[in-house]
Amino acid sequence: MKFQTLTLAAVVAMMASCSNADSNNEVSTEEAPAMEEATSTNMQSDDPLAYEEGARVFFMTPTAGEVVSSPVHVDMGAENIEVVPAGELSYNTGHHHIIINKGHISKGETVPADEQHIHYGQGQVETELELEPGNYTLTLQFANGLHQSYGEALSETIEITVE
Ligand SMILES: [Cu+2]
Repeated sequence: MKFQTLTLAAVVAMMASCSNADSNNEVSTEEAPAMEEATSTNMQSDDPLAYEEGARVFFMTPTAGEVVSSPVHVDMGAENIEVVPAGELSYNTGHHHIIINKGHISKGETVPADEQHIHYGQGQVETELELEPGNYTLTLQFANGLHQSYGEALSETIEITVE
């Protein structure tokens, strides 16, 4: 009799531990998707090239097709994104670049620094360009604090003529 009682107790204990294990499993399955979500949200905000919807950059002057004389005064516009000096990564900020006759820089690529790729790393929003007479393609390219391009979406290309 004692033996039977013990066996029954052991079975009950096993069942109890089984159902414990089951409920533990359920809890961890429920938690897993929530944790994944949190991780991907963090990664999105860690994206060094993330920016607000509606952000854009554009030439205020000169305008597309304009005939101008050198030095060419350029006003660089930015909307829904902040112009700050280069050096630090910060969400939804960056600085302007003017690219002469080369077009935009693909997203994530570092903007070169040479005669055709001019950085305005102090956060400038205007400049004077010395240009020989001729036709030019000017691209305004926005990039983050490490000069990584925000891509074509945050650029504008216009053609001008310098007399
Ligand atoms: Cu730069």
